[in-house]
Amino acid sequence: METNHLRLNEQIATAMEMVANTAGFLWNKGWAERNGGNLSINLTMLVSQPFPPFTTSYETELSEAAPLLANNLLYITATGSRMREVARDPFARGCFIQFNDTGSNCTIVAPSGLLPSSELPTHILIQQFLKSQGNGYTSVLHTHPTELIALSHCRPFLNQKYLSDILLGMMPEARMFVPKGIGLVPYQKPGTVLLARATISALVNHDVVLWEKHGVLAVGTNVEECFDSIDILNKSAQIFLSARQAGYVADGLTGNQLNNTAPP
Ligand code: 2HA
Ligand code: ZN
Repeated sequence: METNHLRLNEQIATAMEMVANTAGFLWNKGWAERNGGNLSINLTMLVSQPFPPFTTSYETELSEAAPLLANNLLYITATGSRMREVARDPFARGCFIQFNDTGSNCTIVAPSGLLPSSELPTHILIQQFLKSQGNGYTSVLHTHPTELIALSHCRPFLNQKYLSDILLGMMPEARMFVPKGIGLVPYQKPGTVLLARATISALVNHDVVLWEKHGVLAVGTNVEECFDSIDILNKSAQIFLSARQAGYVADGLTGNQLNNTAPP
């Protein structure tokens, strides 16, 4: 079925505008080759207008119940969708997922032939985790930022504290806007529950996590905020690597300089 009737809900339409903008940023950054990356938003709190009924749709039982998502409504990009296509029309390249009143199964509405992202189990588990934290975070963004991935191919940087210190030392904004630094998730096969669980452990103390030799996942109050956090840390990685390419090692901000850089 088509999702045209959902376009009539103003709050959903506004949320989808931000999805479209963010997907465009990811494509323009070169972080979204082919169908790279995916994102989800918990729309439940955003949509106070009555949600149009799901007339033609399909139900699916979840392998693991998500009780904290009972009666919640999620948007997730569809499997195989290109971010450049999501940028043109998020309704045409995404799925809406309505959980039942126990969170044991869900109804999916999507344009015909579309299925949710292969990372759906990861998104459901993380969305549940965000709910349990009660921090108002609704959004999960996974993408492939080149320079951060490059650093994850070098063993010395696969140390959370060491890497975070380097990245937060490259410019004051990194410390100001991503004060928790970056969490590290050792390599796991994409789309697996193991990857989801390791990601959740790293999200306890971070809003941005680096998946070794794969990509980055960020959480936040909206997808543009997730994008901004990743963009800042990737800029730090670019500065660090540019200095290396020029033949020197970047000094990084001194302890004093960092102490004068309080988060806003
Ligand atoms: O959605 O990036 O990790 C495609 C991916 C899976
Ligand atoms: Zn990926």
